[in-house]
Amino acid sequence: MTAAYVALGGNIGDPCLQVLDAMDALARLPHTRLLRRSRLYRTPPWGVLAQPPFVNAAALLETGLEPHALLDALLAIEQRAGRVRAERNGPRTLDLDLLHMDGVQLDDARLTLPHPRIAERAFVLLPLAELSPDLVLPGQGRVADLLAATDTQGCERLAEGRVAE
Ligand code: A4P
Ligand code: MG
Repeated sequence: MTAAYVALGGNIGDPCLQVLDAMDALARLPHTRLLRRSRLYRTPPWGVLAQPPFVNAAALLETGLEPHALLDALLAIEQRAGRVRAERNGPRTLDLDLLHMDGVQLDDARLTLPHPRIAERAFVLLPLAELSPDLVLPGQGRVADLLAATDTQGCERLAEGRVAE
């Protein structure tokens, strides 16, 4: 069994609900246990600024799945959420990124581990630091140190149980 960290995000539809549903879907993956889930954060859009704020979170899994099998499982969860979005004719509502798996470093056409863009993203580091502040990401650094060097302005932790606006 290997520890695996997953980032969850969404900004269309009901992102809180979609992220919480995705947590449940992670908990149901084969050969996998959901060990911990972060709280939810509302975060300003990063990259493309002209879009609604995101809801972001992170999950810590323990899994017997190989990295590519876990990625496939994450993409399948995204796709299931995507069917709902497709009916509404809307853009993607759920993004699941595989951040890190303990002891795994790889870079191929489908998968890069650790995820190469963690260090610059407060929306990933805030929830990840809740799960494992002392986690060291090969090539990037310790999560708590990365977070301290990141601009978290505009990021807001959502109150427990707040699933709708
Ligand atoms: N891929 C390679 N490595 C990985 C990995 N470690 N985890 C490949 C997941 N996927 C990985 O991903 C495209 C392909 O990347 C996958 O099929 C897989 O083979 P995608 O999720 O379909 O593409 P994307 O999400 O549109 O692109 P990208 O670059 O992953 O975007 P990001 O990085 O996910 O950013 N602002 C805030 N506040 N919060 C957000 O969550 N998210 C984005 C999207 C932009 N701004 C945001 C947020
Ligand atoms: Mg992505």
